[in-house]
Order: sequence, then structure tokens, then C-alpha cells
Amino acid sequence: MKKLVFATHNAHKLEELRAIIKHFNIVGLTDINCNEEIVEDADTLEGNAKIKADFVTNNFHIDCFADDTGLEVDALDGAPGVYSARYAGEGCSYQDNVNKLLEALKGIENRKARFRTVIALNINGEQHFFEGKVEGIITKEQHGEKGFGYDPIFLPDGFDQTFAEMPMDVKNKISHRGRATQKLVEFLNSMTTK
Ligand code: ITT
Repeated sequence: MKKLVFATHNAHKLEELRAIIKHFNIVGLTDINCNEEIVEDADTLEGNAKIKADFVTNNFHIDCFADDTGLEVDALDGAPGVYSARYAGEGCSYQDNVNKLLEALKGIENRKARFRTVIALNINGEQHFFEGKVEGIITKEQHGEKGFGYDPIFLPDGFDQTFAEMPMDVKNKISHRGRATQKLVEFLNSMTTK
């Protein structure tokens, strides 16, 4: 099976992606001994995905893809957005971020939000981008223990379970990263059948 690096140190994301992309051997940054912190200092998701993918291509000369995800909350003018990982400050935990968001939305009735993922793929000397998003609302309390990040407070439209209450395969079918990854998979499939 052809090896494809997923430029992430996040084990949850790696597990989700391996469950979707079955015909490539997906390896993470730890697997290629890339233990450096890649500085994601762009102000867009596209920019950060590109920084991560290009870092791997330039330093390891191997085909790879990287993603960046943001949670965009309408009542907060799109925040935390590209800053979702460190919303509650540098080195904060997922729980710190959840607490900060629930606090910021206290008393606010408009709870509409979306997760958006951008994937940058570097393959055969070319760069391609794929996007996926899912609309939903931020709940008033946390529900569920599965997943990671903001999953316990994100209720996707049309469902009565938060992402943290859903089995991973259900989340993967409708999620931001799942949808972006499906586009990536269609592209990879079209390449292998050419
Ligand atoms: P890498 O940069 O190592 O890939 P990361 O944890 O920084 O991993 P992202 O930049 O993709 O991940 O996402 C930024 C933050 O958005 C992440 O730290 C989570 O808090 C949140 N997030 C991303 N995907 C999520 C998901 O599927 N469910 C809930 N929260 C998510």
C-alpha cells in the first residue's frame, strides 16, 4: 500500500482518518520521526494547512496532506475560527476551550456555529485543497465523552446527539473533516484509476 503522511500529532484525528482512507497506509508525524512543533501562524485555515503540508514535503520529501479546522460561531463574528486550538490561551486544554466558549455565549440565544476543515494535499509535485463543513449549534451544557475538542458542545443540524455522543463512524459521515476527507479520497481514487 502506498504511504501517505498525515501531517498531524493529533492521535484522534489520525484514528478518524485511518477509518476513512483505507487504501493508503496513513502515517502520522510521530511515525516519520518528525517531532518538531510546526508553527501554524497563518491567519486562515488554508494558510495553516499549507504550512504543515509544505513543512513535511520540504523536509521529508514524501507525499503528504495536512488539515486545519476551525469552529466558527456566528454570535462571536466567526471566533474562535483559526484560533480554535488556543482559544483559552497557549497550552490550554480542550476543557479550558469548552469552558471559555460556554462562558462567552452565556445568555446569548443565537448559538449557530459551524466546523470548517481545509485539507492541503501535496502529491506528485502538485498542491490541491479540499474543504468540508458542518452546520450546527453550540449547546448550553456538555454532553458525551467521545471525540475531542469542542465535540461535547457541538450539536450538528438534524441530529439529537452532540459529536461527543455519536459513534466515530456516524461523526465521520457528516463531520467537517469527514466531508473534506471524502473529497480527498475521491481525488486519490481518481488518481489511482488513471
Ligand atoms: P494538528 O495541528 O497537530 O493537526 P490540532 O489539535 O491543532 O492538531 P486542528 O488545528 O485541526 O487540530 O484543530 C484546531 C482545534 O479545533 C483543535 O485543537 C480542537 O480544539 C478543534 N477541533 C478540530 N477538529 C475537531 C473536531 O472534529 N471536533 C471537535 N473539535 C475539533
